[in-house]
Amino acid sequence: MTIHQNLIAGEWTGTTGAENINPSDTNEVVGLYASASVQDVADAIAAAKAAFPAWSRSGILERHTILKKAGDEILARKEELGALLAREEGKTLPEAIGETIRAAQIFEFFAGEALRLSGEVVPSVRPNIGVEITREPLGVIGVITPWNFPIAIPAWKIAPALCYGNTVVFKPADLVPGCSWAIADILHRAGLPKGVLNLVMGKGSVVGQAMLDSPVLSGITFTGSVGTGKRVALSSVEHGRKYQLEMGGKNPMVVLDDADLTVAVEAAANSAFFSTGQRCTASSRLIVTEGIHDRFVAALTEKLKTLNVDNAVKAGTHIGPVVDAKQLKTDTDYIEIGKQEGAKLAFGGELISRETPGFYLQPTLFTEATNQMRISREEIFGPVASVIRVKDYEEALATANDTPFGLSSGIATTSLKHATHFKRNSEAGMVMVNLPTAGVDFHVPFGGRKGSSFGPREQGKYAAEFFTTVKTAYTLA
Ligand code: UN1
Repeated sequence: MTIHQNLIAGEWTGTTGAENINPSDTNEVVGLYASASVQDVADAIAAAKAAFPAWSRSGILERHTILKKAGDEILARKEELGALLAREEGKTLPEAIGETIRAAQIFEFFAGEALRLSGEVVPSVRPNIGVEITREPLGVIGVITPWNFPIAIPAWKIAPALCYGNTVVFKPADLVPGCSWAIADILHRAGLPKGVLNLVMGKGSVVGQAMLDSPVLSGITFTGSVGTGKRVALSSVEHGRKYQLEMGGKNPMVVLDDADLTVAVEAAANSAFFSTGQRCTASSRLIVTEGIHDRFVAALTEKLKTLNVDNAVKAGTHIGPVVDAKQLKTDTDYIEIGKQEGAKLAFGGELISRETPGFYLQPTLFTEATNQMRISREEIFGPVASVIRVKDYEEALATANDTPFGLSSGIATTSLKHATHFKRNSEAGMVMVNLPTAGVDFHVPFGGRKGSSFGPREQGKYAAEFFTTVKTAYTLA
């Protein structure tokens, strides 16, 4: 059994009592992990604070080299880390290896960004004065990550934090500490000075809360639930620190009469059910115009019959298990709610057993749903989607936008006019035309609007907005 401690001030520390369970085979313990105490969090924050002055002035070549080394190692170990990810989180092995490659690419990208830091030199409006505009690191950043992307989301928060000269206290979701531990180990061995990255694993109620309560953190970047996001926001206002939130989604996928049916079905099946629907970018509202509705439902149902739900690491599995018993209960509760609300269960809805004991749920499709039902308004975060029938494009757009969320949206159409109009008028941070609502590039901004997100975008060069603060310096010539 592998033992994994916390990393505080460059030392591996703590007793390792928490079991990391495989949702595809609940008899399997993936590893044992430490649970940080409130004192551990205080020590980690103090270490990050002590490390900040030197790291924030470290040369860009040092940052580049360490981030590049980390990216190279993640890529070289993609099969092994992908298998770890699949075992601890339950997404399929190809999905997990893909996510691992994405994490490596993110480190490579920010290794490059470290060499491209720049500012502006502009004339003052007053004679004989020069103005320089530069970006400086914020300070100690709290990184709080969810369980559904155990390697990519830590990468896309930690890599920019370090690239721009911040130090980090990192709390991964307690369901999936494995990949996070691996990232901390890789960065530590890549030569990060002690205290620059601290790993504090454990429960949100202890570790996360201690981070929220700290007046030392200069920023918290968070991906997770709406409820916790609100607590991050309130505590950050109280402590006067910057915060960045990525929360839920109830992402619409519009299918118009003129859509290519194959493209529409592929995009909808991927958006709603791949990664077990456990993506904040998943689509759970399939908004379909009446001319194509019946053909679309028939073709999507046929497609669902071909998808194997099974152990995440088994060859041929299309959909892995739900992450744990609690999320499975949420999913099945929503399936009951959908039935009671009068939506028609067109496919799935049943738990299934497989060779290994796990949280297996059929992909579940409701039809005849309305946009007012709870299954259309609340994020389920499982392999459950509903088809909402609408008259025309105008009603589809209005329905798509009628939601408290605004992360991503999609449209399947062959009409340039409708695609162009939708891109402009969809109230989402990311709009996909003839593509799934989920599955994004690593070098361009990621984020949403309304109840989905708060603060500057993540990823790409836009990440600098959160992880730096701007300085304007005036000099008399
Ligand atoms: C993707 O769709 O490729 O938590 C990424 C999430 C998102 C990441 C989605 N922050 O699901």
